[in-house]
Amino acid sequence: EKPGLELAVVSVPSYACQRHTPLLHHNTTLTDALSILAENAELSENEGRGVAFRRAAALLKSLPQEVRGAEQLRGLPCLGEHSLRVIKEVLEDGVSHEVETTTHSEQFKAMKALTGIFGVGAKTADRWFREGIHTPSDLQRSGHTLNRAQRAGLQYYDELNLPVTKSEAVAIGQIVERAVHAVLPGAEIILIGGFRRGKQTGHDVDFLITHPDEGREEGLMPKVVSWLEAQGFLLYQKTTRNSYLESKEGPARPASNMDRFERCFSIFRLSTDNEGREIQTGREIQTGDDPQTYSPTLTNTDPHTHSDTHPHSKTDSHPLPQTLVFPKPQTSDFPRLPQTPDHAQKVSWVLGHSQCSGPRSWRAVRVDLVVSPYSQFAFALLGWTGSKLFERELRRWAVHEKAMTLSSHALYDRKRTQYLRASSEEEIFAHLGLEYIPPCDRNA
Ligand code: DCP
Ligand code: MG
Repeated sequence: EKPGLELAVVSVPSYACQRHTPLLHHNTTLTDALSILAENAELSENEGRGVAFRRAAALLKSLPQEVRGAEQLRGLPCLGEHSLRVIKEVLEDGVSHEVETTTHSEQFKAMKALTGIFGVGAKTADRWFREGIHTPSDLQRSGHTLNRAQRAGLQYYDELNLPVTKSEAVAIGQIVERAVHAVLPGAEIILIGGFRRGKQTGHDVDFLITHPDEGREEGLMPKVVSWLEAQGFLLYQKTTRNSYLESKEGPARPASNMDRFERCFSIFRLSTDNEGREIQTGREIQTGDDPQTYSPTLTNTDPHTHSDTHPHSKTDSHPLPQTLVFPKPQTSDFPRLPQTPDHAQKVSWVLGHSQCSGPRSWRAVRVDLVVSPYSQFAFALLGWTGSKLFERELRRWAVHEKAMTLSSHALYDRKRTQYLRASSEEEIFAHLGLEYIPPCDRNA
């Protein structure tokens, strides 16, 4: 047997939701190249092309070994002509001409920089680019009227483009849990998104909130937001109410892939040293102290201190629901933090450094909160764990292979014309006739 031909005889299923796709894999050089082209297609609002590159990359991520020659790929699904051409180029020359051209193009760089502003999508970025705006500082100088999200996005640009670490996610989780339990005891909070898939960093932190007594979760978000705001934890928030029940299309025919849960897009003010660790260990903080004046004297600086004990850090095959387990705080007298960050140091991305001198003890972090009724919890969990491509593939599998409609709210069987209930992700996979794929293997 010739070395390196094994892959051709490995049978790889064509839907990403049929495969195990770990976070770490053997073909990063190839998938990095394809991801750039996917990103470029998405920024150019060419969704179909973007998906094609994403599917090709996801296939390579699921392979059990490194691809060394294009001949190894014969017979494998998901590899279109264009993707194959790029793969061959990278295998032979180490780089792809198209990828190089893309990463160096003014348009790509500008679109990335502008869509890197929270609240700015591809359409808006493209309009600005055509006006000659290529960077956030161009935008700031342009005098364009920005909405509230975009203003916050510009104000915290640098920080929001800094990866959020797992320990920061856990620290945010503790704050969210305090807030939720303060207004609704017995509610359950679970870390979702990339962190649930085992990622060590993310662009944001995502949480799903529910309560075992259906109905108790209604109207929860405004209360949680008020609590967080009163404690000075929010730099920005926009809450959207649950529009699922009143929507006309129903779960069988969702108008779009967007779900309709009560949801809060926010920017948290997370203490990065002293105060943050005080919260994590649940120790009392002297009320009235300005957190910014705390001196960073604690020695616990290991960013992974809390990640190993996290119940959803890697594999997660337990029946649901489960709550995050955070150390319980010993005092209900939570410190009052400044209501607005105005007097605090603002990061000026234009200058590239803080406008004020002296250390700052907090950073801005994007946080998404989603509230789901208990009966939809498994669907919400599956729909919000990602990856985005994995979700897309699940829905595609459901429609094309099973004549079912899957959303983050429900699963509908079109042949039997009924909804299929599920209280765990395992049950949903079983309804769909799929092998259960744990969150850590959904990194398609
Ligand atoms: N999601 C979705 N459709 C949306 C929004 C979210 O399917 N319109 C799902 C898939 C994502 C998950 O929610 O995996 C969280 O969204 P993120 O954009 O935060 O994605 P990740 O958490 O996977 O990535 P990152 O680590 O960059 O935050
Ligand atoms: Mg996320």
